[in-house]
Amino acid sequence: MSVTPTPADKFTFGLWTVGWQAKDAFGDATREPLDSVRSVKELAALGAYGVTFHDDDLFPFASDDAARQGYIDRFKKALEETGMKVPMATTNLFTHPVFKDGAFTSNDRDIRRFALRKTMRNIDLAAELGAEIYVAWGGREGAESDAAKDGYVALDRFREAFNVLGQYVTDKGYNIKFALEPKPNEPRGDIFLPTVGHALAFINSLDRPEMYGVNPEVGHEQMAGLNFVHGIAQALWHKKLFHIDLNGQHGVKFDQDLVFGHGDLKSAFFLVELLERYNYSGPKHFDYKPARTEDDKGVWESARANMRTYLMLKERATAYRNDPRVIAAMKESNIPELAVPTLAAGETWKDLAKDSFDVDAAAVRGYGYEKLDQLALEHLMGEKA
Ligand SMILES: [Mn+2]
Repeated sequence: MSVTPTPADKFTFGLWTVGWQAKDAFGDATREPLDSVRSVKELAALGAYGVTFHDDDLFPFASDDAARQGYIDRFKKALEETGMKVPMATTNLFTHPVFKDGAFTSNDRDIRRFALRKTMRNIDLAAELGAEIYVAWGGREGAESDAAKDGYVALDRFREAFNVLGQYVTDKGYNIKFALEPKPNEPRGDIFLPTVGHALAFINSLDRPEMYGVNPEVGHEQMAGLNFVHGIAQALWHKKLFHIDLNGQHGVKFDQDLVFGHGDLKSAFFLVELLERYNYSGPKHFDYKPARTEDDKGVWESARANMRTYLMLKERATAYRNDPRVIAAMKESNIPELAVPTLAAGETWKDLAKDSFDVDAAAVRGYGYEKLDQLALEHLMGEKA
């Protein structure tokens, strides 16, 4: 297996990732602005499949129609020249001060209406560019204080917004589905729909739940101290993993957006193992930030690192799964038995009374997970049998 990425691997990058100028809460930009055309070309040369964007990544917020079209035309030309795709787009509803109290859940009704218009306009562009997934990250949908916002009513407005957008996409006949991106906090003190689980439950309340899934991000779940692999397993189980944001995070702290695998590497190993085993076929989208210490060269180094890390983990996860020692250890650990239904076909609760079961014998058994875990680690570290 090669660790050189190709478009067949379906790796994608947000324009805002490599394009991040590294301005943070404490310091100014350390890099020059990056032209979207150059990003498309550099990423294509590295073997990526496509790029994604917020409206404001492509043209400045206040662009008039002619200027906006000019930016779009250059971008489309670069896509045509490179064969790069745009499988996903999203709206920036968080940078401009008008959104300081949120967009779809702002207490100001006129701002909510403006946010919907801004989103619909970019959905038109997403459809024109062939995107089939529209991500919704509610960056400022939240509060710093519970005095500021009614968290019950805010969900009414959030639902209303997604229902309006679902109606819009349906009326326009676009082949687009929405992927909600949970995040627990940052930039708001607390953000609505903070985790994958919250988002999955919320989707069931929408008029057309089939049009909505999730776009979980590694770091966002880990910022909440949650197990990302379990979150993805549940999203897959609900058939709701419409998109994924891969990056790295070191536990519960600010949103680090590290290169994929540069945070919790072992979790990344089991994540890739899960995605590959369940044939996740959507884009593998990197939503990371090249470290603030990096110059232009470091930006492309980091972009390449994301893809190589995924491919190396895929290689090692496949070897792990196929290793006869692992297969034997899994059997020893009863792992295949979890797939066997607890009741046999035709049985009911009444049949459970018929079992003869040695509780003490079952209680003393060892599961052998330490052996399996070490085998995973040895594969991850490239230790040969
Ligand atoms: Mn993030």
